[in-house]
Amino acid sequence: MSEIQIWDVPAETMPREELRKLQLKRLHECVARASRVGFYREKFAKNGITANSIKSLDDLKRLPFTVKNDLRANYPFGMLAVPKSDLVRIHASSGTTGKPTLCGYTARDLDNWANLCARFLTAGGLRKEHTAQVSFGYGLFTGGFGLHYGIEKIGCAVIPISSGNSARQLLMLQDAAPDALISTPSYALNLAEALHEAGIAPGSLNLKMAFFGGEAWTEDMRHEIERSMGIMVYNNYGLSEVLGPGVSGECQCRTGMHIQEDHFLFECINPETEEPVAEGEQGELVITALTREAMPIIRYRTRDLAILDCSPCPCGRTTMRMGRVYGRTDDMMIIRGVNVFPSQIEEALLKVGGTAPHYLIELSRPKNTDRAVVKVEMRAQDFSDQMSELQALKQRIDREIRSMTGLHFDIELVAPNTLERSLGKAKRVVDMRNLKD
Ligand code: DLL
Repeated sequence: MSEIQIWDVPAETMPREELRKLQLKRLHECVARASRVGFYREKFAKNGITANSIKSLDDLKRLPFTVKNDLRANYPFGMLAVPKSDLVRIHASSGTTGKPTLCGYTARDLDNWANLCARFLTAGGLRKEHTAQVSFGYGLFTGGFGLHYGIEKIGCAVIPISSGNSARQLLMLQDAAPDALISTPSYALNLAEALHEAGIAPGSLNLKMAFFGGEAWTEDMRHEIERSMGIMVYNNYGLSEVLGPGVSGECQCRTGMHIQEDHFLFECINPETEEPVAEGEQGELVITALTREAMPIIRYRTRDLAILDCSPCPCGRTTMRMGRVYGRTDDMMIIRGVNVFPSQIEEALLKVGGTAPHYLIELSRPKNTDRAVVKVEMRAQDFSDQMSELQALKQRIDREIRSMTGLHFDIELVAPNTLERSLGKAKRVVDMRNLKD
C-alpha cells in the first residue's frame, strides 16, 4: 500500500454533520434547477414541491423517483435544465435496445467530473508520476473520456488507446510501460489472455495497479486477475445517467467504494416496496445528482443492487461506502422460479477453478421447462486432458453451482477461445425463452 493520499481533503474528510448541511444546501439548489425541467416541474406541481419547501434531508422522500423510461420519454434533450447552447459535451447511456438516453454536460459538470475521477484514482494509488493506459471505449460511452480527464487532472500521463486491437494494447503495455490499466474487468481478462498467448510474462511489465468498473464482477475475479497479473486491482462505480465513472471508488483499504457524497445523495430501497432497507441490507441504489447543472437527476432508480456501509474507514475519508454491485434487478434470471444472478455462476466457476474465466449462460424453455446451460471455456493447457478428468470437472462445477443457487445447470465445456470476447462490457446471458410472449 502506498502512502495514503487524498485528492480533496476538505470534501473527502468532512465531518458528517457538516456534510449533511452541504447536502441539504445542494439538494435545495438541485430542486431549484430541476424546476426548470418540464418533467420535474409537472411532478413537483402535483406534490406541492418547491425548492423552498426542502427544509431537511428527510424531504428527499417527498421527491419523485426518476426511472430510465422517464429519460427515454424525454429523449433527446427534454431533461436539460440549461439551454442546449450551454452544453460542452454529450454522451449516451449504453442501452441494449431502443434509443439510448443522452446525457449533457456543461463546462462546470465536466470539471466536477474530472475531479471526482481524480478522487478515486488517487484513493487507489495513482500519482502524478505514473502513466495510465485507458482501455475503455472513447465515444458515447462515458468510460474513456470520463477517466481520461480525471487522470490528466492528477497530472499523470494518459495513453488513450481505447478498447480493441489487443496486439497494440500489448505493445503499449510493454513499450509505453503504464503503471495503471483502466478498463472493464472482462476486457482486462482478454488482455491477460492475450499476454499469455504472446508469451509475455506479466511480471516483465511495469503494471502495478488497475481500476476496473462499468460492469458487475466478483471478488474471486479480482483475486484471479491480481494473482495472474501480479497487480493490485480497485473497483469503481458510476452510471451515465447521473454522471459516468466517478460516483464511487475504492481506496487502498478496499472496504467498499467511497461514495462522493458531497455530489450524490444515495438511498438503498427494497425495489418492490420502494421503502428503505435496514442498514447493512442489500437493496436497489437510488441516486440524486446534487450538483449536475445540465441534467439534474432526482432519485434515479439505478436497478443496481448493493449494500451501503456507514462504518468508518481506516483511510480517514468520512464518506459512506457501497459494497460490490451484486447484480441488477433486470439482470436477475428467474429459472424454474428461483432467482439467480450471473455473479453467482461466476463465483462458482472461479471457486472450482480449472477453467478459463470465460462463460456464457444460455436459457431456453423446451417443453415448457426452463433449461439452463453454462458454457465454460477450457484453458488451452487442460484441453487434451482425459475424458474422465473433464467429466469430473463438470461434476465439480455442477455441484458448486447447485450449492450456490439450488439449481442444476447443464455444464458444457467448450474449446479455448470459442466464446465471444467483449471489448467493453461482457454479455453473460442469452435468454431464448421468449418470456414476454
Ligand atoms: O458504465 C460508467 C462507468 C464507466 C463506470 C467506467 C465505471 C467505469 P453506463 O454505461 O451508464 O455507465 O452503465 C452503468 O454499469 O448501472 C451498473 O449496472 C454497471 N456498473 C458500473 N460500474 C460498475 C461496477 C458506466 N463497478 C451501469 N460494478 C451501472 C458493477 C457496475 N456494476
